[in-house]
Amino acid sequence: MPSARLPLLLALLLPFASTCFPKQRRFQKFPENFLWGTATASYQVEGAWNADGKGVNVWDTFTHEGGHVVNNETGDVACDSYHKYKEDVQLMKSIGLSHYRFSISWSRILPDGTAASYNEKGMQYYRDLVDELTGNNIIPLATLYHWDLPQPLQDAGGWLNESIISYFEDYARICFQELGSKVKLWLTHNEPFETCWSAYGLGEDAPGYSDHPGTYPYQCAHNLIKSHATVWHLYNIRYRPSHHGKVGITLNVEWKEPKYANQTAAADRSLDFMLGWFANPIYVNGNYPQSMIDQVAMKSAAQGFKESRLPTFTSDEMNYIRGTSDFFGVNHYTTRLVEHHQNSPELVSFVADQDTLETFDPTWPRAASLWLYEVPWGMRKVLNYIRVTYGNPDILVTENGVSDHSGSLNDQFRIQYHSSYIANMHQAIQDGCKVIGYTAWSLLDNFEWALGYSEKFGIHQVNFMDPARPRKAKMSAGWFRELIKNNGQAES
Ligand code: PNW
Repeated sequence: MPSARLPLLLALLLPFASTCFPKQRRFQKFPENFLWGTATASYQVEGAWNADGKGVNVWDTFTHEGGHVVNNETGDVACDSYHKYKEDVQLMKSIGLSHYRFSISWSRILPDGTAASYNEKGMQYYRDLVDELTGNNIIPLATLYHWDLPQPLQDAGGWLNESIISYFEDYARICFQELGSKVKLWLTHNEPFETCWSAYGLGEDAPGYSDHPGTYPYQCAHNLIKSHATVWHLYNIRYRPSHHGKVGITLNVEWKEPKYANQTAAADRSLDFMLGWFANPIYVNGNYPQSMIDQVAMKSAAQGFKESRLPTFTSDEMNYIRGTSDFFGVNHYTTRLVEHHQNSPELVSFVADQDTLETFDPTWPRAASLWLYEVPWGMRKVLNYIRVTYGNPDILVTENGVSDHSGSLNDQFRIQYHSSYIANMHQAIQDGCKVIGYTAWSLLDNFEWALGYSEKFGIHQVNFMDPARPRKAKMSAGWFRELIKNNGQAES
């Protein structure tokens, strides 16, 4: 063909070419060495509730008591990961995960909660799991406390009793000693907001306290924050020089969007009560956010309390607490609309103290979990809020995920959820947030606390009717494999 004709031919074909080859979509590439992982927690997946010398914890008691969980289901067997961890690690490997976030069951290695009761067989399970992970090039990220307190410590008051701090320190020391040569990433606590509100105020989680919603949550948090700081210092002084790892904490936060433009103070206050409650002491100044101090003091005085229901830290304690985290672990799932709402002065409750009203936009799609609306832009706002408010720390997203009831293998909605939240995380990185990794909740369908097995978050299905607890990859597992292989995704 004479070359002079070529431009003409191209001009004729070009309109067709653009329909055959749609406009190139931009690709969201993540930073080199970005971590992609999945998460679980001991009570939700391990089962083996009384195997090999394990002691009873608050979730064993709570589920066996009956009346607290959908269908009175329990974590007695759960996914049986205690026996099937090698298979779990192969699932992770086939997706190409860089890390696995799991939690250690305190009562498995210290059956009565104290160092005196050390149970070698329980510890061996975690050594084996960690060896299996590192042997397959998967970085272990261990959470020390994901809600399964040894029952004897609960009987002594649990997180309400200050003595919990030294028990937690002993437990952490044993974990660092035994696992620290291979585990380089640690989280002290998972979602202290849930520990102190859902378990000690609302009563939906074990141990199910709901009679003192205006005092117990604050007392719980006070001891918990000190326990975190104590364990960070322990690692910093005793173990960091030889183990060279990092210790952080995972906080959960919903994005709080002002319902009306003039409601930013209410939304900020709500963020302070959820995130700042823990983040302000640890990342800012060793103390609670000023809005919390003011609100609780004002309410307490009006209610005739001699002092604020919010405990105070001494200046030594503040110095000890401030700066005790090597990275910012964040669990983010959903968003709420917030407006000011003046609560009746006689309500003595952590929720009433906030003087806010939280609602949802009816256009937001909802997951199986009643609290979980899909609002992807909340992810970008949360990450930027952390960047600006807490001194631009390294951020590790330690949970993000979505539920259905069926556990279907065809989970397109889950791909859509993760993809849109990940796109917003990518934008946050462009905004300057130092996000170092993303962790999907969860590797497996599992025991969803008070909702039992009725809500499923896994990228693998587990057949809970079959004693062998077989696993099957959902479509989302394949989608994650591609995402990780490409270290990113095409913009949708
Ligand atoms: C997290 N909410 O908990 C926990 O860390 C996981 O153990 C849990 O399975 C997962 O999220 C899914 O629920 C949350 O009501 C529980 O807003 C409740 C809420 C948020 C997080």
